[in-house]
Amino acid sequence: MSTFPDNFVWGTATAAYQVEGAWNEDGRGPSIWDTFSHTPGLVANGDTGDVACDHYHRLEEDLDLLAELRVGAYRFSISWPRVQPGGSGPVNAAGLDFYQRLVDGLLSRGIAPVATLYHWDLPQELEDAGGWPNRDTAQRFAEYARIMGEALGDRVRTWITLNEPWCSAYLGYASGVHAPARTEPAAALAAVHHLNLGHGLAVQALRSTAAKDAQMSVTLNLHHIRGVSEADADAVRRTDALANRAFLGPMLEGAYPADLLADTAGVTDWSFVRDGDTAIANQPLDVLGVNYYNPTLVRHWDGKGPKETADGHQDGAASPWIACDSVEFVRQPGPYTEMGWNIDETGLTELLLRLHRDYPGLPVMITENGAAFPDPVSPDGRVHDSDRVDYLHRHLTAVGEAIAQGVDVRGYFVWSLMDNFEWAHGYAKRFGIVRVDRETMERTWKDSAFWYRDVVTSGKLPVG
Ligand code: PNW
Repeated sequence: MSTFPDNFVWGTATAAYQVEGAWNEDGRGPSIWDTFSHTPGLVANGDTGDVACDHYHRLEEDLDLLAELRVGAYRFSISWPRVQPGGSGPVNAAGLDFYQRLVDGLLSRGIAPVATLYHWDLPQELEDAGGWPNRDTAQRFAEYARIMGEALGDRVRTWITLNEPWCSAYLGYASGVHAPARTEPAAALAAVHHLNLGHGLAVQALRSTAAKDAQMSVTLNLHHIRGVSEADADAVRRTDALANRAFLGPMLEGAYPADLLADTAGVTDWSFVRDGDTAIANQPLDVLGVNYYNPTLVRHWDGKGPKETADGHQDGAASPWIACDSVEFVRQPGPYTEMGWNIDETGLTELLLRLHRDYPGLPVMITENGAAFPDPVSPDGRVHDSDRVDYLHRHLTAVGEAIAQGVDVRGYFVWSLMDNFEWAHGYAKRFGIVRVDRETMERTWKDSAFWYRDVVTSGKLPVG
């Protein structure tokens, strides 16, 4: 039985575009995800975030739901175009008011707000000006961070600048399966840099506006990468540089890894990195946010025969893996979730141990972990999602194992509080511990929600 530290933070997570809806109400401006989802053929079933979970109109009900779950913290994201419709210039008071009510509603229920500034919904006007490959976007992001620090800095004690810049850069600008659907590898690497720079500038803006004791963080979807055999060491090194050290390097060490620059030299000369940029990206952080779903398995590819692309991108289609032509992504043994992602919690323990070794003294929190399953409603009206309970149990055991081995893990957030808009997959993939009926918007606790409430209230995992 795993027992967690007394001050361990238990939470659930969502993101603005995935739950809020109200896409064109109260002065909200359009984001790149509105444009993406309104473009026929890009999202499964033609789904959009126009209504999503209608969270914008059901705030009180959802706050009560969180209170009934007994979570100590809630990780949400702020919609930049709701606050600053054009991504720069005037603030939309009605948009800001929504987040004031959200934060106040959490605090009045004894739930700690964990605010993510950017979970992928870039104001469309900024994309029209070049998006993340454009340096100015980093400056605009810092300005927006200052606005939020001034508005909520007295009440929000944990700030996350970016969610998964890996997805923003590589899925948005290289493979194009996320907004803004561009397939330009050089631009994707420029986006990597301006996300790193924007992160650093945003931390500076928050430090000067938020409470002195506020915790600064960033959430990375670090890949735990394994090679099939020792002959695949270069494939591991190469993918680790692109996926992990491209962010860990500047943010935590103040420099890009030399091997990343060498690997990608044929794609870009990195001339967009100016003197002093990586020092700005390298702001002291109080805690590192880690999202974990599954490990990655790679093998050296000799160029012969069909290539495995088990990371989800189609062979022949644009790849998020820039300068990784020599790498094959190998299908891993099951079982799998509804996303086709394999279930293997050992990668989480190993990833946490690596971070502890490479960045001793930097606490970690798991800002997302969870699984999509079909979740049929049973004749008894309930959702018996024992596969999700098993997934969460395994991964929490893996977190407990890392803690036992000395890793300073401060908290854990289930992805997600409720079924929501799963990006290019639309509503077909359900990650919630609470079910959302797409017709009525009714919220129904799945078995995993009851299970999680018990874990949260007891601070330990049930036996078996
Ligand atoms: C994360 N990939 O997204 C996000 O932070 C959430 O918004 C999302 O709902 C959740 O994980 C589940 O997918 C990812 O293709 C999306 O590797 C795609 C990938 C990874 C993470």
